[in-house]
Amino acid sequence: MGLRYPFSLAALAYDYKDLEPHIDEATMRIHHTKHHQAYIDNANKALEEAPELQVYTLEELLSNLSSLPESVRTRLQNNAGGHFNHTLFWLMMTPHASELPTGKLADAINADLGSFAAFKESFNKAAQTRFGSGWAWLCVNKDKKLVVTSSGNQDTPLAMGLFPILGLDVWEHAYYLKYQNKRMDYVTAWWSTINWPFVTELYEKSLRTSF
Ligand code: MN3
Repeated sequence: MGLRYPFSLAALAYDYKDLEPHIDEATMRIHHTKHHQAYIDNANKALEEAPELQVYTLEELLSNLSSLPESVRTRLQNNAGGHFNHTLFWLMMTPHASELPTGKLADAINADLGSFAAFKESFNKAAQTRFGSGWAWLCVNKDKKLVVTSSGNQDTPLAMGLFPILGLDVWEHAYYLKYQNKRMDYVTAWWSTINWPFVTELYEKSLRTSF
């Protein structure tokens, strides 16, 4: 992404209502304009207090959390993390979703995770068993293999040395208005919104990138 301070909220490539019936308009609007905006504002505030860090990209900050000054470390972990995760999340969804990945990514899912069905089962389990707030992820590891994992709060796969290519927000703010306590109904619906061409692009980028 290469985003740097001062961060700002990018418009979505689709309207808030366009992911219906899977994700409702009110949730999308509040999630984007309130929650994502708050992460951006708080990340900017933290960086105002640490101007020497303003030169770094989001990825650089989040891949090197342990070297950040303690005065801003946790705030950047949470808020720069939130900005990174949500920026990806919006791009990973589309109103014109296809059912399945194709090409290189489909081959890698079969090779590294067994099959698309096995991948889906393992991703759903990651989403279901993430206690409290967090994310489920499909990532590429340093050996360029696909792995399914999850993270708590706004922790990013970057901090685990992983390159995220698909992520699902399982914070209650992402689904509570429409699905209340039924997190797995939201997860099931979300599969119908995935922007596979974008995910495939990220996968191909991960193969060319050292991280
Ligand atoms: Mn969220």
